[in-house]
Order: sequence, then C-alpha cells, then structure tokens
Amino acid sequence: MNNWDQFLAPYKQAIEELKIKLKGMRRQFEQEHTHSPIEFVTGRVKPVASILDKARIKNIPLDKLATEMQDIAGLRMMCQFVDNIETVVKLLRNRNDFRIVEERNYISHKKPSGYRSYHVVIEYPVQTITGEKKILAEIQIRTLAMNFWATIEHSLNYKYKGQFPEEINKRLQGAAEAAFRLDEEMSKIKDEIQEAQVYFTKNKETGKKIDK
Ligand code: 0O2
Ligand code: 0O2
Repeated sequence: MNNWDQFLAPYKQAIEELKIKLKGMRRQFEQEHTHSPIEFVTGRVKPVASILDKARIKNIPLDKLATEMQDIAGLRMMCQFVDNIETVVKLLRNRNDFRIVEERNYISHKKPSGYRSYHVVIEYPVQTITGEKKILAEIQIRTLAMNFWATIEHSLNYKYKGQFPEEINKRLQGAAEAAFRLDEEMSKIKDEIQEAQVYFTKNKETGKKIDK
C-alpha cells in the first residue's frame, strides 16, 4: 500500500459508511410513507490529482491536508425543493454519529460565480484496526436545479480553468438566475407535485395502471 492509499483509506471507509447512513434517512421516510426531503445521495473521495491541484492553489502544505482540506471526503444530498434543505440540515444536526464543525450557507449568500448550495463540514470517527481516526468530510445539500447548474459549471470550469470567455460567463449567470427561478416556481406548486407523487407511488406499489 503506498502512502496515498494509506492516507485515503479512512476517507474511503467514511464515504461508504456515510452513503449507507444518509441513504438510510431517505429509506426511513419512504417506509413511513412520508415525502422524503432527500431525493438522492452521492459520495466520492477526491482523486489524488484534484487534492494536489487544490493544495497548490490554496497553499495547503501536504502534511496539513487532514485538517486544512475539508472535502477530501465529499457527499451530496439532493432535494426537490429549497425548503427541504433546512429540514435535511436539521436532521444532520440531530445525529449523534458525527460532529458538525462548520456550516456555510451559499444559498442566502450565493457565490459570485452564481453557485448555490448549503455546506456542512463534519468530523466523522472511523473505526480502524489500530483505533479510532477522526476525519473531516463535507456534505453539500442542494436542490436538483442547483445541482444541475453546479454540475455544468464545474465541467466548464474544468475546460476553461476558471477563465470563462465573457459570453460563457454571461450565459452561466443567466442560467444561475433561471435555476433560481425554477426553484421558486417549483416551490409554488409543491403541494400539487407532492400530491401527484403520493398518487404515483401508491399506484406503483399496488401495480395499478394510472388513468390520465
Ligand atoms: P437508486 O436505486 O438508483 O436510487 P457506488 O459508489 O457505485 O457504490 P452509488 O451510490 O451507487 O455508489 O453511486 P453514486 O455515484 O455515489 O450515486 C449515484 C446514485 O445517485 C445512484 O443511486 C443514482 O441513481 C443516483 N442519481 C444520480 N443522479 C441522479 C439524478 O439526477 N436523479 C436521481 N433521482 N438519482 C440520481 P443508487 O444508489 O444506485 O440507487
Ligand atoms: P470538486 O470535488 O471538484 O467538487 P473554494 O474551493 O475556495 O471554493 P472551500 O473553502 O474549499 O472553497 O470550500 P467550499 O467553497 O465550501 O467548497 C468547495 C466545494 O464547493 C467545491 O469543491 C465544489 O464542489 C463546490 N463549489 C464551490 N464553489 C463552486 C462554484 O463556484 N461552482 C461549482 N460548480 N462548485 C462550487 P472543489 O474543490 O471544486 O472540488
């Protein structure tokens, strides 16, 4: 096992465990036949090349990665509606299996790029054969619309290395505004949507054909 494998092993374990735990929250809502504020959960360990890039850009010494790079382990919880985000954050605050060390609200304070999301940084204890190891992980909570925008912007960022041509920049700002309005519109018809989803789930369970 090389040094990176050794360093990243507890992060990998944390991601596996946390994915099961956070997906479990969604399953519990489903079992109770209540609308889940969580649509889906993803998780990843940051690739070594991205860790090195970020360390260089942010001047983080490699021996300080564990304390200064908070998103080596990263999870995302996607929600349908903006007000689900607060519900999810409260659920996270109530858990006893990790400690929240920081919260960053990029929804009330969106980034200049147009990025919106709620970030919760946690300290998570991983049990290893040599004892407990506490690692930092970042949970990003966002709506499907916020996720769509961030995913597209992230790929463009990769291509242009943050130096967007003016035209692309304008389009991205416009798209961020459109994603914001989409969230607003969906919130306005939330009750209608959730009623339809209950109807759909019930019919799926009973295997009945849905008449239009
Ligand atoms: P299901 O039944 O599809 O909901 P892995 O690393 O492969 O072991 P995982 O969780 O399979 O773990 O992969 P990852 O990449 O962390 O998460 C992908 C999960 O997010 C998958 O669910 C996808 O279906 C779900 N997903 C991704 N994009 C979307 C999306 O746009 N909408 C919805 N509804 N789900 C999405 P699962 O866990 O395979 O289960
Ligand atoms: P990845 O794995 O490529 O997504 P900074 O990096 O300076 O923005 P910091 O202190 O690391 O900030 O923490 P922050 O901003 O809370 O979290 C950084 C992560 O948030 C990024 O990780 C992205 O996932 C996401 N993010 C922040 N700003 C933007 C943005 O403008 N556009 C998009 N698409 N995502 C953003 P990385 O490092 O990019 O890693």
